[in-house]
Amino acid sequence: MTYLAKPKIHHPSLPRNALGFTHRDYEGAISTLCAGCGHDSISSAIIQAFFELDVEPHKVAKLSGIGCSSKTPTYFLGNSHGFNSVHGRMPSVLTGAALANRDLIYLGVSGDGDSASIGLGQFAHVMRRGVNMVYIVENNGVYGLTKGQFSATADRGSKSKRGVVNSDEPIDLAVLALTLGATFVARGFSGDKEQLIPLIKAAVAHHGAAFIDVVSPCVAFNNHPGSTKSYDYVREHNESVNRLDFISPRAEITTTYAPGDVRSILMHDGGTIRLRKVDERYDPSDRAEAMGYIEARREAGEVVTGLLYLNADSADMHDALDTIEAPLNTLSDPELVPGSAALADLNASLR
Ligand SMILES: Cc1ncc(C[n+]2csc(CCOP(=O)(O)OP(=O)(O)O)c2C)c(N)n1
Ligand code: SF4
Ligand SMILES: [Mg+2]
Repeated sequence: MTYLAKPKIHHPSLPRNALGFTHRDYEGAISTLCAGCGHDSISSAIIQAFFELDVEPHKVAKLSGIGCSSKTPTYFLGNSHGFNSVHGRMPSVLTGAALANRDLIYLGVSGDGDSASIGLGQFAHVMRRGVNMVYIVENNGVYGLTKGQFSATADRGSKSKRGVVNSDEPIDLAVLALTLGATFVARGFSGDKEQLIPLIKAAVAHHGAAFIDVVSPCVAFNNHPGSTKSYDYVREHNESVNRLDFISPRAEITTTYAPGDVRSILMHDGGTIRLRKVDERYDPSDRAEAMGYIEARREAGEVVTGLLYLNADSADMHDALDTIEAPLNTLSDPELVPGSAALADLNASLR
């Protein structure tokens, strides 16, 4: 069974956000993933982030490909728009939707197989075009849905459950996203929601392509000794370079840190990121250095997490193409069919 509806009964004293919605209003159907799957923790972080951001659920479009990870949009934001596409093809569907209506928040949810194997070409172009979106890869290093084959993010030398050693170089999607021009790049761990929730909130506030690689262990096929995507391995080798808080435009800034410890970054929507460095050597505004640092730590077997890169003055695809502000479905017939004189002008401009 892939779908179980949740009873829609609210306890009267459930906390409500600024819009009057409870946490339940951001949930979806009951998950049918394996108990303990990292993907369920990411769904729960997404629910919490959107609840805390006071987002109207109908203002969100969630899109995915195929895989256990790509099934998860059924389990969160049940009152939002959703499109479950073809394996590896979510980015082009998301790009088309974003072009047609820039008023929605686009949330792409994918797997390491979906994005780094079959969908690598689509992943590359959605990043380099700067589509305004939050793109989350739920990265377990295997094709969970088809029973645990290595994916393209599996580390060289890591062992499958049956003892086979992976001989191929891994693709680090965060480094790739940096190379391709994504303007917000982060890595989280499904076992650390305290870090993940503010990363998702900041990614939603970002204007442009925001990518979050979330290491998300597959308990059925990749959680054994020898795997570098198991809960134990990631807990032991997790090197967090910073911690952040996201404060939405309406919220009062209440958190206090010692001066000098924290950098405040103003986001496009008026929200603020408060970034506290954990590793003094790491500067998330320097793209080239960030890439070198992540690669060096990876060679040492560490998993670097946190906000890896941010360009807070970013532009998106609409800025580059100078597209119309209004969603296309709100345009009237005269705007859509401007007549033969407008066509003649257009043709003349192309000669
Ligand atoms: C065109 C196509 N090729 C292959 C498949 C089979 N298939 C389904 S899901 C999947 C891999 C999913 O892996 P990933 O994206 O990492 O998701 P996970 O299940 O690990 O969360 C594959 C190969 C398919 N559905 N469609
Ligand atoms: S097979 Fe793996 S990825 Fe899929 S639901 Fe089970 S634990 Fe999660
Ligand atoms: Mg996978």
